[in-house]
Amino acid sequence: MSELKVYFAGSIRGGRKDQAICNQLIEAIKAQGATVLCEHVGYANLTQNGQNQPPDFIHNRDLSWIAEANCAIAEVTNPSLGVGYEIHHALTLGKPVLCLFAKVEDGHSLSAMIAGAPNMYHTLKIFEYTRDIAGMAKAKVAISDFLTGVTS
Ligand code: 6IA
Repeated sequence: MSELKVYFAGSIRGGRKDQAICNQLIEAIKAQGATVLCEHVGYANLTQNGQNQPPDFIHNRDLSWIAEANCAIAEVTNPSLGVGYEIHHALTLGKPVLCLFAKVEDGHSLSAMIAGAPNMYHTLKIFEYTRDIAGMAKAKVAISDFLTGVTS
């Protein structure tokens, strides 16, 4: 089997408060031997203003990375227009998508447009996790199990 390419989606302009969590999830994906496309989502120095590139460049490049990837993993706790758009794009291409949603202090629920999508898009999985040590360990197992089911 050749090396898996994983597109990682996480909030940028939606807010960067989960950046450190995204970074941990990206490291967990890389620890499985996969290549992560869009790993800048986890960089501490990427601000809400995003990369210094025109929006059409970023949009077209990210969609071509999704097409190139074997699957996508999205951190969906912090609502983000871009992440929702990327998830739908990956699903319409028939890619396996894993969404990771954490129950956090403000107690908001996952958007029905993602929570309700597995009924129509059977390649979509949603995994709820907590951000304590045990919860992060379970999220990493969910990533490993998901990648095991993805063929490159
Ligand atoms: O709506 P959001 O910004 O929260 O969307 C975040 C998602 O879209 C991430 O998964 C990224 O892959 C992608 N994305 C959105 N904006 C950017 C960006 N700069 N740089 C890199 N990836 C992005 C935004 C600023 C630019 C329009 C000048």
